[in-house]
Amino acid sequence: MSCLRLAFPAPFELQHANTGAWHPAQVPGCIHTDLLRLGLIPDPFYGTNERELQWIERRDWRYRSRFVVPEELRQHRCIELVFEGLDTIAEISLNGIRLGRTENMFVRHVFSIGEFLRPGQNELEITFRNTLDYLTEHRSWQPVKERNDPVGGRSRIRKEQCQYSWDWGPRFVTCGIWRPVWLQARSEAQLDHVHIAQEHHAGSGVTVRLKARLTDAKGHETLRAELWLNGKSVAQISGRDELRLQVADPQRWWPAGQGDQVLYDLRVELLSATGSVLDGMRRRVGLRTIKLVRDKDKEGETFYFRVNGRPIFAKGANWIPDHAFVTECDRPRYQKRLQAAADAHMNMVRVWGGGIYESDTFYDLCDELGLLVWQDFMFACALYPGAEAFCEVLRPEAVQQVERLHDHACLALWCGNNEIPMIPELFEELRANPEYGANYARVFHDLLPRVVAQCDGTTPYWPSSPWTAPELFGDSNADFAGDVHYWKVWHARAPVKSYEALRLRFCSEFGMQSYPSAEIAATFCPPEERNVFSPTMENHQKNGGGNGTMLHYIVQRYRYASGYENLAYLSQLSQAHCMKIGVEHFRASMPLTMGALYWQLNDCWPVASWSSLEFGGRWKALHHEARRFNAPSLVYARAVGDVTIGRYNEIFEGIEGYTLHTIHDGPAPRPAVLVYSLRNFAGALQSEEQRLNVLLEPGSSVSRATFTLPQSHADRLRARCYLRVELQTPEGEILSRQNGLFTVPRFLQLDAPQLSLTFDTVAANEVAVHLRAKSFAPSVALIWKLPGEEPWFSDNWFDLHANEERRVSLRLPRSMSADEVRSALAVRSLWESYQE
Ligand code: BMA
Repeated sequence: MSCLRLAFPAPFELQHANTGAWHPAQVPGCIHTDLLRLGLIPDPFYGTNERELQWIERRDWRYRSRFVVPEELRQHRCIELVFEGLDTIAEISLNGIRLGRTENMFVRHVFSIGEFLRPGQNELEITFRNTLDYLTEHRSWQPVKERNDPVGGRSRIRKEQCQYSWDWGPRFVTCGIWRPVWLQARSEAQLDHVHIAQEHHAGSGVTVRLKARLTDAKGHETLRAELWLNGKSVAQISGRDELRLQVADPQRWWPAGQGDQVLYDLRVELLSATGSVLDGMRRRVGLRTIKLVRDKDKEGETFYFRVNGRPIFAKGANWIPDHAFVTECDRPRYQKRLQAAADAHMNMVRVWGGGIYESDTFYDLCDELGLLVWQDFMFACALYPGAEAFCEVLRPEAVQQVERLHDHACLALWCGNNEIPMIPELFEELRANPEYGANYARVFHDLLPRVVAQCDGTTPYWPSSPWTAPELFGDSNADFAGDVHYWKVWHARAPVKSYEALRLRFCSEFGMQSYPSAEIAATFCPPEERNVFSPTMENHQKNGGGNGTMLHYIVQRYRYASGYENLAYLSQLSQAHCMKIGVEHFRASMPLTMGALYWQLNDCWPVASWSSLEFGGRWKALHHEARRFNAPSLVYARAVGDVTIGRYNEIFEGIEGYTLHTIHDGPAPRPAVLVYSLRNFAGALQSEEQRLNVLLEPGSSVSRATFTLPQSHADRLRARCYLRVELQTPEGEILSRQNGLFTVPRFLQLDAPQLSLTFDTVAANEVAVHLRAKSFAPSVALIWKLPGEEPWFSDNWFDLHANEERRVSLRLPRSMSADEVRSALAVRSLWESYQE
């Protein structure tokens, strides 16, 4: 008889910890979303409700389900109850008999239940203990206080760390059955796990090696495996031990921008001695090699990924849980977010260590979209206990997660933790206290790399982000090798221009905050509180001093903004500018620098943060800018000099000109034309237009030209003209463009741009907007005023030249007429932001 796997056959209920009443519950789910859906608590994200809802984490919560075992399961010898994930301290009983207790959110639990089942109704009960008691029980581990946890203790429990709050996240310590629960039954052997490895041969063939682990094997079972591509069988084999599928003419999987994301379909079956199918599984396999290349060179040591032999510049961002209650993250949500990453020409996301190992759907989508995944283990910004008792709780987590994810084409790196040795007070403790140092080494330099080697065997392991090999307690954030988190811009208020002095190998974090748009602010903030220093807005700014830091950067570039909408707009411009300066410099520093992952892609609630996508997915200015600065063929205009403000507020207008570079990371060479000219705001040429034919080689960054503002006219021209730069195809299509200013935007003498918009319907859910300005209009933003899902814009937040017509196409969330779209859109540009 073959194995059976069935979704848990009955609904769950939860008991209110205060009233004792039972209510319907949602599984997978968590207590906060259950209470919210039942109308028993207000919206946790609204106003300052976060503070009033802290009582929830102090209670114990009970879930139960009354169920009848389906007949088909009963006939089997062994019946098991499987929890893909319980968050976190759960006591489980069946018909009053205790099955067990769990203490790690990231572990799957399997209980054998056959002997406890009754013929009729059964009752499953799960009590989630509050974690504060658990943290108190484990208080013997009391190192320096954890970052980002105002109460303290989070490092003692294996649970999503940012639930305890973060510098962009609320504190909602929740509990519940957060992953699917099901029943499985078998009478004979079962396929427990299949390890997949690839051998790429010098000719061109690939061998896919499979090794299965069985439960209850009798020794006479066989395995049959078949590999399919586009509905055609390409290789098949049967056998007992290791199976080797030979692919003679392999089609490779490539990261986005480098080629196709070819995924083979692998089917494995477990057969009995008589040939009947006992169990089966399916996987998708991308044929590719990934290497982390660390070669000594004259600058130190390289740090880059080589995929199928080709060096890849990693363009991307850091991923945090996409919802404060992660059970809200469904496929459409992941799809939308990751598609936005791919749309912005990203090829890598880093799953950051303070959240969760994401669901299978997340990695499936990364496989499909060609997004490489830098996968942290879930440790961040704290010293963790490393003694044997802790390692016992941790080991199954590491094994299960590595086994679950090891065969995804997207998986590029396993990384031990986020920032532990980088944070000065943690680093001092690690060095000064031998017990802490030993704990750290045991987890990140022994247990985890060993699990990765045994259960994965291919994907590289890197102990921490950032890290500089090889000494254990050297400078973990050095430039010459490994990856770097560069936070002097923002946390230390260094000038944005300081990115340009960096000569590092791979920047895995750097960022700048911005405010949520007025539309997103309206979802959590009553109108009378819509001021960044109000209690509600301060509650939605989790970085101490964050408002001051953001304003510090905004005021250097822009005029004083009146009202929230203008301030939010300028904050997003400031953020986009800052990341553009950083990423373009890093890309230009290729091949010395081979990665730029900004902090952070997404948000877990509506908040002031470093994200380029707002909570729910609306693109901030930065995300549109990322689509431009990550373009495969980029023209980069690097300012020579800067505008600086002296001690007595005297202004040094130091932008003297631009050096123009071309950057290309596409897979093939491409001819192009570099075109540039000095223009005034009415569009008139102030210098002769220059045209330069260039050949863009793959993986190249080349300095092509220099433009210097004529000294004789500098004072007259500085505030009234700009360098217009374009990289075009030989046919004149624009690949990339830049507008170089000679002062900061606040000193520009702009004329009213007199923006005009016309609309036409392209299809039922596509409308084109044609924009025009009478005079140079920096930073024109089309803003969707309706709540809910916004359209996809082919471009947005761009500069308009005088009398240029730009066509923006909008893919609408539903069918809408051009008139409806017109009334749903507002438009603004820099000039409007400072009009009274
Ligand atoms: C980084 C991250 C996070 C944090 C961010 C902003 O270093 O690893 O811990 O949210 O900085 O401060």
